[in-house]
Amino acid sequence: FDNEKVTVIFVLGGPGAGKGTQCANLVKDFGFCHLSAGDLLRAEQNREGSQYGEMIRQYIREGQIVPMEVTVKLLENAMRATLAENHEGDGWADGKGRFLIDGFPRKLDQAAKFDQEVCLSTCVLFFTTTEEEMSKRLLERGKTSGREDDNEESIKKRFLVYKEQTMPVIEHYSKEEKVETIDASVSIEEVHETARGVVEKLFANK
Ligand code: UP5
Ligand code: MG
Repeated sequence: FDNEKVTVIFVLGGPGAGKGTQCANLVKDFGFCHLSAGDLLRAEQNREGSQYGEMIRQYIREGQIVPMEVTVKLLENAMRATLAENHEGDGWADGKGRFLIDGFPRKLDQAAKFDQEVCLSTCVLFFTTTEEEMSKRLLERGKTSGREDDNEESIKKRFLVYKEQTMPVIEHYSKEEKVETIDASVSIEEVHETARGVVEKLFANK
């Protein structure tokens, strides 16, 4: 993708930090296309005839990162489909495709592959709060979400993978000065205010 035509913002943070919730808010403010890697994987898992369905289910339940080829392909296809639909300025006010890529990249190899083969990201919104808070939110959501990884055992594994594999991604982008850290321990509205401010500043500088 041409970096002149598309803007990609990665949205990271631990399981249950509120990535999906805040992305939905930012879509209303700025008209982003929101792509959640986890949602794309769950959709692929449930797609009839998918050769990856069973594999994805197992990885997600174990909190492990699905092999990057699958995830990067799903993201790339979704980006292409969005750009085709919004062809030539009838969807994007400034003619640019703005993407919020949620829950990706969560491992260094994915980050490198996406940067090289898809496009460079503009920045990383990094939502942080304590494990205790995230766990509380996930267990609460688990009562109704139907997500196979919203249970105590899977949550523990997700936290571990997050610390071991995703934190290095944050450190990598920090060195490139791309990371905007946002305190996600306060109310949804307060987190939204901060996030909106960060994105406004970002676009003002472009
Ligand atoms: N909530 C949100 N904000 C709140 C606030 N400020 N105060 C109080 N409550 C708040 O929020 C979670 C819950 O908390 C909700 O009920 C919300 O109302 C409440 P949500 O916005 O859904 O948080 P989010 O950070 O999006 O949590 P999610 O569970 O989606 O995070 P994960 O990163 O664990 O999940 P994801 O879907 O990204 O990935 C799932 C799995 O897919 C991974 O574990 C992995 O196995 C696989 N995966 C890959 O293999 N590769 C990838 O690239 C991506 C995913
Ligand atoms: Mg999510």
